Amino acid sequence: MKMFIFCDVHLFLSLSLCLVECQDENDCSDVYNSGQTVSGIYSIYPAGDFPVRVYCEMISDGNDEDKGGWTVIQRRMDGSVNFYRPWNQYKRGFGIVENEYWLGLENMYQMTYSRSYMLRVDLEDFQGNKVFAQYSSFSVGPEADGYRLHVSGFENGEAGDSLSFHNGQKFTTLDKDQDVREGNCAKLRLGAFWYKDCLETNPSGVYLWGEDATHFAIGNIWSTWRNQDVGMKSISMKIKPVS
Ligand SMILES: [Ca+2]
Repeated sequence: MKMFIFCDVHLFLSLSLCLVECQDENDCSDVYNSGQTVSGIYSIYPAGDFPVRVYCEMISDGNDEDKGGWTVIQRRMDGSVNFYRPWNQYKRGFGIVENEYWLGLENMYQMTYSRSYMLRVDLEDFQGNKVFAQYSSFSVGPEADGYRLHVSGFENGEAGDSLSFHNGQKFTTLDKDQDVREGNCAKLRLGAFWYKDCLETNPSGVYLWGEDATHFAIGNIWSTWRNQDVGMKSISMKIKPVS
């Protein structure tokens, strides 16, 4: 019903045309394939019915295979957004799509349940060094199962593998403890993530502005590249369908 109303108001096209248009752009790879090859902000329809604004990275540093259509699902770059937030915020998404944001667990689930995706994590430290980690398979389960993370197929871009540790975990926020530790890892490590008995990476942790060992592992860290006291200058997670 929602779909019909949206399309009807929007364009006065036939319903069939409209359905094609709405369903076509589930993610940035669809946007890319429709001829939009410049990185920037676009609307996608992960659930098919209403638009979500998202940053599309149309070209990466890699080879031709990596070109086009990466949907940025998480990005830190300047500490402008507070990521210490409750469950509903992580479910729906928050932040500023122009710089720091979280796409939302429900959107990630809607995108990845019917189509196979790969994941790329790009990292930069405050000295300007850039590395990445790539995973050939990435998906997020339904809310009824705690938005569980499924990630595998690590390929190294000099970052090392800090994410496989979190494979199979449910998502934990400050107000919803689904980790395997006795306490709440979101409260202990000041973020929100697919924590286990806490972490090897903490992308939603505190923006530390570099190295700070005052509190253990609270920063936006990636411990297989830099240690657990070193916050990244930028960290972004992006996904693309497996071709
Ligand atoms: Ca716990």
